[in-house]
Amino acid sequence: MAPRFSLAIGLGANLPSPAGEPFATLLALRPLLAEALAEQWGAWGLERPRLRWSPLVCSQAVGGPPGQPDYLNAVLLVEGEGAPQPARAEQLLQRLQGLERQFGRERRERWGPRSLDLDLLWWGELQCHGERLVLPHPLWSQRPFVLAPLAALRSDPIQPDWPQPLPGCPGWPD
Ligand code: A4P
Ligand code: MG
Repeated sequence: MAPRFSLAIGLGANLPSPAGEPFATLLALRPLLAEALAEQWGAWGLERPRLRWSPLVCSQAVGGPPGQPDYLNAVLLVEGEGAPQPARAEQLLQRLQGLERQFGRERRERWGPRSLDLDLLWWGELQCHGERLVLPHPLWSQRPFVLAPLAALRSDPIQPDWPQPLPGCPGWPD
């Protein structure tokens, strides 16, 4: 069987979008993002990937201007065939930015409030250092709003260089 590669996408919102409040935005986004990913994998001639959605988490804004509304965040793990490649990652970023625009995203200031933010967090071990795309996303491992949803999903090794638990449960000798 061809190797499978895990891609992670961070979802966040703290302003209303044309779909409504952040909860309504993420609810409306979910089938559209699933379809966009299926289409993209299809365009690469690959099987539809498997999607694993984290729970939604609510938290105060980290950084950015003071007085922002709270955020709703989630993480989506995309497990599919097809080796991670910079050109493919750029295509995915374009699709994500298209969805951000569809949900009224405006870019005014770094870390400012937004109706929808979709970040590529990592894709296997792919590294990109371009102007439009940096992979892995530089701050993902320091962001509680990314780590908390991921923690809820941790049933498999999902990030190649993460420490792996020893076999057995809970792994300590008697
Ligand atoms: N870009 C480069 N690499 C990537 C990538 N891996 N994924 C470029 C997505 N975009 C990438 O993005 C600016 C430019 O980065 C894009 O044009 C794209 O080409 P942006 O979305 O306008 O920037 P940003 O989101 O303000 O910055 P950044 O660094 O993505 O910050 P974060 O980590 O998204 O922080 N608090 C809570 N509780 N929840 C949140 O979701 N989010 C932020 C923004 C701050 N505080 C938050 C939250
Ligand atoms: Mg972002």
